[in-house]
Formats: sequence, structure tokens, C-alpha cells
Amino acid sequence: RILLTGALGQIGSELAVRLRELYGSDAVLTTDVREDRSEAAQGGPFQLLDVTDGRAFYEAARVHRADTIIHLAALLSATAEAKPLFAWQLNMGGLLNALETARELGCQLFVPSSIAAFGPDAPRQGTPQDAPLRPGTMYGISKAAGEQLSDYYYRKYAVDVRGLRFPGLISHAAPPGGGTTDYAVEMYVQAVKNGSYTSYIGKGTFLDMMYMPDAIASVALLMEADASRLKRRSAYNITAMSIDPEAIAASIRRQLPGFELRYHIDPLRQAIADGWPDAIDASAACEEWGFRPAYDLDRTTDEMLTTLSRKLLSSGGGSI
Ligand code: VAH
Repeated sequence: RILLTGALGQIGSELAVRLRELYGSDAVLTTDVREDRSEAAQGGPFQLLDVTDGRAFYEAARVHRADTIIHLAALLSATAEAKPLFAWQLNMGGLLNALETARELGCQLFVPSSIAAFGPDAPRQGTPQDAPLRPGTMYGISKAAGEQLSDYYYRKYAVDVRGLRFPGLISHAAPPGGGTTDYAVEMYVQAVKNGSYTSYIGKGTFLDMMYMPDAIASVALLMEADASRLKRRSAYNITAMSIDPEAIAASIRRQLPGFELRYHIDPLRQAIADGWPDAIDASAACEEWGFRPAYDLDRTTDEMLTTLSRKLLSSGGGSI
């Protein structure tokens, strides 16, 4: 039985659907700090939960009889950089409550880290699992600290905590909120709506990315992996592609030949992206628990454009 936090976010909204397919609707209690009465958010039990309230976190897991916690609630990079104190309190306070609840109730715990845990001094290409973590953003600091805190709970209390360093995630189900890699999602949406996009991230800014179905599959694969094979716990590098705005535009033009890409750099988010690796090494995930992404850039593009076009048509050209 699973407690999912941040269930209305970019990952949570799709992971909730998948987990309910795998384990049954009532087995998954979705939570978030805000309500969403849309059809997509239904499909099983939901309750409001502020993850910074440790007592409420514990009670939600206890009453649901959770044996697994998937803790996704957090601020992403750009928002965190605008509100660093709140980002620390939410990202670290929420994680500590997740770890404490998992320790007290004996739950398995999934925690998301990010390529943002690496800083400008990490090798840009083939960034190894054990590269130095000196992130330059509050979001990255909370991810690097979160990895250390999670590993501490594994060593000291034997909490079965596992985590992934997510790359930028491309999805169509729920809009991303407050990230830096969100430009990739926006580009697909604008390509379908307007045939053009003005990117706030510059040409030649390569970042690790992944299509959401691969990210969802990786969470399930890691959580069900044989623990004896895991040489690390909270921070597996995973990635499917290293791309820049031009690469995405070229892939889009295979379907929409007239697509136009323009640039209007956002210095804040460009600076965040410049502090992240270009292409990380995911060999440990492959070797230790069989990570293998199924979507490359062109397959991602084809599925994104097809789905977004269908959503645009069905919404009468309104919001997608
Ligand atoms: C962000 N999408 O942009 C997130 C992610 C690696 C990027 O952490 O902040």
C-alpha cells in the first residue's frame, strides 16, 4: 500500500495512474498540498497533506497502512532559486518527515534527486555517479543534502530508501512547474499551438532529458530491484538523451517542417542550466537494476506531438 506525495505535480500525476494500474486504485493514497477535482486527479483515494507537517505525514501513512512512500513534493529549480528559504524548508523538511515516517512505520521510501545535485565543477560529459556534489542552486543543494540524509537513514536505521537523479523530464499529462528544463515541454506545446517557440534556454545548452514513461518505469524498476544488487541507495544517475533546443527543434521539424525556434534568454534559468552537466553516466543504474530507457528524442517527439495535437483538437483549440 502506497502513500504518494506531490501527486498533482509533473511526475506525481503520471506516477499515480501507473501505480494504480500496477497495485490497484485503493492501494495508492495520493496527496498534495492543494486540491484538484479534475477527472485526472481522481481514480483513487486523495487527501490534502502539507509534507512539512510531520505529524500529519505520519498519520496519513499510518491510517492508510502504507508499506511504501513515494515522496515527490518539492520546489523545482527556478522557483527554489526565487524562494530559497521556503525551498529549503519544504524540500528538506518534507524529506526529513518522509524519512522519519518510513523509519517509524517500516516503510520502503522513494526519494527524487536530480542532475541538479551536480555543480559546475563536475565533469560535463559522462558525469560519474561519484562526481563531487557542489551544486550552485538552492534546489541542487537540497537535492545533494537530501541524498546524504537519505543514505544516513539507510546506514543508521536500515530504512529501505532508494532514489534517482532525474534528468529533465518531458511529458504532456501535467504541466511542469518552476523547473529549468521545462522549456522542452513548452516547445512541444507551442509547436502544436503556434508552430513556433521562443526559448529561454540558449542554443548549445545541452542537458540530460527523458520522456516521462521512462522515468515512471525507472521508479517501479528501482523499487522492486533486488536490494542485494544495489551498491548505492539514494542517487542513481539516469538519463535517456543529451539534447539542446536545436536538437528538439530539428526533431519537431521531421513532423512540422515549418516550425520556427527563436531565443530570448532568461539569464536566471540559463545560469542554472549552465551549472548542470551536459550528459551524465547512467551505467550503475544499468548494471545494478537493469535501467534501460525505451524513448530516444525522435520517439519522444512523435509521441508528444501526436498526443498534444489530439488534446488540442479535443479541447477545441483551447488549453493543452
Ligand atoms: C528542474 N525539471 O528543471 C527539474 C529537474 C533536472 C531538472 O530537476 O528543476
